Amino acid sequence: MGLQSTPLEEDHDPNELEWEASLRRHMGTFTKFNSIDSTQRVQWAKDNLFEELSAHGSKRAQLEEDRGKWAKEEEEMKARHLLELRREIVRGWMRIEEREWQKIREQWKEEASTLQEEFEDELRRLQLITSSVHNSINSRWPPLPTTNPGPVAIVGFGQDGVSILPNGFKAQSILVVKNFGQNAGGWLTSKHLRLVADVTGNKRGDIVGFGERGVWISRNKGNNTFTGAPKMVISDFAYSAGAWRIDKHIRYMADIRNVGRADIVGFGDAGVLISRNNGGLNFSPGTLALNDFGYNAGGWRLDRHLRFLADVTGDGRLDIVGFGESHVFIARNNGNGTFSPAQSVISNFCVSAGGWQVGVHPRFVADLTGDGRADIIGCGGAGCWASLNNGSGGFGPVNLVINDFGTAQGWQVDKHPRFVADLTGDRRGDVIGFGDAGVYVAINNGNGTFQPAKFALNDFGVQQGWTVSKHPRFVVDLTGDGCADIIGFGESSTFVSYNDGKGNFGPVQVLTNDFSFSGGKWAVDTTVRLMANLD
Ligand SMILES: [Ca+2]
Ligand SMILES: [Ca+2]
Ligand SMILES: [Ca+2]
Ligand SMILES: [Ca+2]
Repeated sequence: MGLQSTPLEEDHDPNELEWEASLRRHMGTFTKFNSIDSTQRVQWAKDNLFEELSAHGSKRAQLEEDRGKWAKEEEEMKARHLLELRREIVRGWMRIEEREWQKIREQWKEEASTLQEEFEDELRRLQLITSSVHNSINSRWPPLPTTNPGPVAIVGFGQDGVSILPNGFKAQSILVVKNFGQNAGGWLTSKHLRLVADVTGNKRGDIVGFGERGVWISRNKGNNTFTGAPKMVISDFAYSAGAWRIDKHIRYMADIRNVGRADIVGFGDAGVLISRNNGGLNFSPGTLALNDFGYNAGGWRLDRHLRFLADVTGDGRLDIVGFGESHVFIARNNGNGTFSPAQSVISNFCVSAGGWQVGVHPRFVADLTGDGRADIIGCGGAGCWASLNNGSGGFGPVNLVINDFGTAQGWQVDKHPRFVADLTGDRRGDVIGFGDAGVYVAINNGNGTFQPAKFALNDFGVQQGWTVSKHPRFVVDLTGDGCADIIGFGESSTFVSYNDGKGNFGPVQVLTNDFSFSGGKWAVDTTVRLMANLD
């Protein structure tokens, strides 16, 4: 090797130079090593070794330090990783939870809307049944003894008891009985029935309630006063006495025997039951007057069939008229509290005969000809159809008598109340309907044919804010002239419009602010409002 040669620095790279320097150092060491004795050599070796060892030591310390650093870094990395992992897990849980919540929320929403639908269905069903009961039991609605000439009062079964507004100049109601209310005796429209009927025979309406355990009466003492403590007159025809149900049975008070006092009449499971009113608030136990027109006897259902009490024979006694599955039946009143077997008189006006439905097509039993015998009229598809009583126990052909008040003209039971009432004082029923724009009437010509329907009043209609679910409207003679007037229980006032005697209606006036919806104080599902002769 050219150790003696002069290196040309520019020819060598730095590594080569370093290597050469190291070689020179070794060479020096070697020369030095050869020039010393053995003791010195040992010492030198020791020194050298020590040097090497201390170099190793510092290297090792460095390594240790590095290792410590790396370990720390590793720890930190692990910690960061762990944190990241934890965050990921939390995020995952949150995602899962969010999905779960979403599911739960959707489930809740679904359940809530199902409940809402069920509630609305039930409400509609109850309203339908209530209106069908009211519509069906008598040819007039409200089914009250308002036929006496003379003033008619408002009777309201409120939450705290019975209030009346006598017909006159007073605008303030009087709380007459602290009973028969939801908060006064626990009366519920879904279970109990409250109405007004003359049970004493003095032509004054008494308060009657079909309650939880029996039938209760508060007697009209005259001068707008009533017995404060109702008397239970029979332990039957009630929710837990006889298992009478609003949605299965019909209960009513009617003077079935023409004795001047109302008996209890019930369309129950086994048929028509009557409890005779013996006077002095004494009632006989209920007896079966006819084994038909009942829930089990004949399969009569409130949501498919209609049952009326009306005189079809002209003898002044109420007979039964039933709109069954495919026939209209009549059962004659025998005069002693029993009825003759039902006879089919028309194969129409029924759910399976003509497609007449309780919730779509109002049907009425009313005298359209003035002979004192009830005829039949119904609001169908194309308009109003009528069948006239022929006076010999039968009914004539079914004819379209008014081209209005039918589904074809947009009339709906849940929006547009329709009634048959005498608007002209000739004792022949006219047709009146509360439509979208207001009140429409069709006047009877006297023989069961009608003049075309005409617009009579731009109020009490859907467009003026009147709804079936909140605002009952009655067509009843308020003045005693034999011509029905209009009374409507509105949102915050009770309004009237008087009939001029020809079927025209005068300006709408506020009668009182009582008995109006008033934010739910007089809601249809908790209260009952009726019109009745009280004096
Ligand atoms: Ca009769
Ligand atoms: Ca008639
Ligand atoms: Ca008339
Ligand atoms: Ca009148």
